[in-house]
Amino acid sequence: MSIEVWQGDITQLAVDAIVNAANETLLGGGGVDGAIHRAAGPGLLAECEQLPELRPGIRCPTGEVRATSGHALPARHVFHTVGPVWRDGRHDEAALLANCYWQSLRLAEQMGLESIAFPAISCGVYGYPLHQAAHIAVTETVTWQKSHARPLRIILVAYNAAAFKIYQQALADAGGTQKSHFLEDLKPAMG
Ligand code: AR6
Repeated sequence: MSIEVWQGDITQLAVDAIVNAANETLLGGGGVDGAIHRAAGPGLLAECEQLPELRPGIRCPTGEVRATSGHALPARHVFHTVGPVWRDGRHDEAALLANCYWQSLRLAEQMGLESIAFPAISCGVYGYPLHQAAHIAVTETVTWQKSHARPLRIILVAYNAAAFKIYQQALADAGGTQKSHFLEDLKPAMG
């Protein structure tokens, strides 16, 4: 088994589940959240609106995950998780970010899914330092794979070349085996 590192747009991946770096409302936003909603079409927002609110406006607390279908995406499901907003590293950020990965993997296992792809949760608008977040993503996924058979394929998606290098380095540091792909390789007919 190995962790795969991909570079490109997560909305193009035909996997069982792509993970969305959402906010607690689950009603969409910018970054990868906006890209996923645009690619999935309006049915995704309609399904999110139907999810129960735990408190007014809160459908998914930070560190947890909720599943919807993928609608117009090539992915079958979207797992909406909410990463922590980076403050100074002393506000439980690492544990909350680790939870996003672990809870998503647990849900994928419970749903019997074979493949899951993660963006760099919290590393955009929420400001988590990428090196530290990549270390957490790798630690959680490698640790999960050591003791669980499913999901068989775990993909970490880097949006740009700099993030891709950081993920590769984090995986090498963790002693994890890896396969690397560029999503651009898959669409030679485009552009
Ligand atoms: N494919 C893969 N990765 C992407 C894509 C994409 N299409 N687009 C952006 N990224 P962010 P956060 C990377 O800001 O920090 C939203 O408004 C991006 O380069 O999307 O968890 C939500 O509604 C970065 O590395 O998520 C929340 O309010 C990573 O995805 C808030 O932003 C995450 O960046 C969540 O902030």
